[in-house]
Amino acid sequence: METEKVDVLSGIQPTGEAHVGNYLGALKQWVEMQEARRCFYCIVDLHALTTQPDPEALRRASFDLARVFLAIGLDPERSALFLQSEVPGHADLAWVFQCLTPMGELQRMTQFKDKAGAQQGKVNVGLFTYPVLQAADILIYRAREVPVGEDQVQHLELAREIARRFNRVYGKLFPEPRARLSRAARIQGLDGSGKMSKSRNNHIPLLAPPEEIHKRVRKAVTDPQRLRRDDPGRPEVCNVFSLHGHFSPEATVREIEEGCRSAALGCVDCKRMLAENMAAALAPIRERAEALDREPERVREALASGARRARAVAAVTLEGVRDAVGLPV
Ligand code: AQP
Repeated sequence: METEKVDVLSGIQPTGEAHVGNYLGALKQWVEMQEARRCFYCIVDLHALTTQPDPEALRRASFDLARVFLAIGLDPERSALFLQSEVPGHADLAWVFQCLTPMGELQRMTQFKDKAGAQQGKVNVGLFTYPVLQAADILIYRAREVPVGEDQVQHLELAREIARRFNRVYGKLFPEPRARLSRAARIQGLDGSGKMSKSRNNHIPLLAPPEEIHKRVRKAVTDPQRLRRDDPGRPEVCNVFSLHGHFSPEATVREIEEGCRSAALGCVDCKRMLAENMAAALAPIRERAEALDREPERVREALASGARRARAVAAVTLEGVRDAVGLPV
C-alpha cells in the first residue's frame, strides 16, 4: 500500500467557472508549490452539493475545473489531481470529526454566517458542517501546508483545532496544518463590494476571451474620489491599480502609479492597459484549456490516477482513525 508523505493539500469547489481571484489567491501558487513539494489537489465536489447544483452542471463544472488544473500547469505525474468524492474516506473522517466538534465553533464561522444570512433560515446542514468536511479533506492526507486565500484562514484554524482535539482524545495521529497565504490573499471584486467571487458576479473568468476581459474591466469600480478625468487619483485605494500589480511589468506599474497621481493617465487608458496585459497573461492558459477540450481523455486519466494515489494514502489514515476510536479495522 502506498503511504507517500503529503506536504500540501488544497481544494477548490466546482461551482461554476474558476476566476482570477481563485487563480491569483490559490491556483497560481499550487503550480509553484509542486516544484519542490508533494502536492495533492482536489476538486471538492462534495462541498459543491451544499449549493444543490443541477447534476449535469456539477459533472460539467468538475470536468472543466480539472481541465483548468492541467491548463495552468499542474502536472499529474507530480501532483495528485482528483475529485474529492472519489475518495470515500473524506466523508467518513468528517463524521468522526463532527462528533468531536462543538456546534458553537461552527456557528462562529464567518463564511457560514455570510451565506446563511443570505438564505434566511433555509440554510442546509451541509453548509453548517462544511468546515468539518474541509478539515477531513486536509487531515486525511496528514498534509502540513494548505495554500489558501484569506477567506479560508478561519476554516484552517478550525482544522488545526480539530487535529489537536483528536490527538488529545484518541492519541496523536494528525499534524497541525499551516495556512499558506499567497501575495494575492484577497483579490477584490470588480464592483468594489468585497472579495472577487462568482456568486457576486464581480469576477473575471480565468478562461474569458480578451473581449470579455475588456468588457468586465471597463466596468470596474476605481477610486471613488476621482470624479473627472483631470482629478488626481489614489492608486492605493484603486482596485484596477492593484490588479496591475499582478499582470503588468514592474516598470509599467510605476508609470501608472505616477500617471494616476498626476492625472496624466485617465482611468479609461489605465483599464485598457490592464485588460490588454491580463488577456496576454491568461492567453496561454485559455489556449491549453481549448486544446484539452479536444483531448478529454487526458483530463479523465489525470483524475483517475490522482484518485488512485489519494485513496491509497487516505486508506492508511482512516485505518489509524478507526483503530484509535474503537471501530473494527
Ligand atoms: N477573491 C479571492 N481572492 C483570493 N483568493 C480567493 N479564493 C477564492 N476567492 C478569492 C481562493 O480560491 C480557492 C478556492 O476557493 P473556493 O473553492 O472556496 O472558491 P470559491 O470561494 O467558491 O470562489 P467564490 O467565487 O468565492 O465562490 P462563491 O461565490 O460561490 O462562494 C481558495 O483557496 C480561496 O481562498
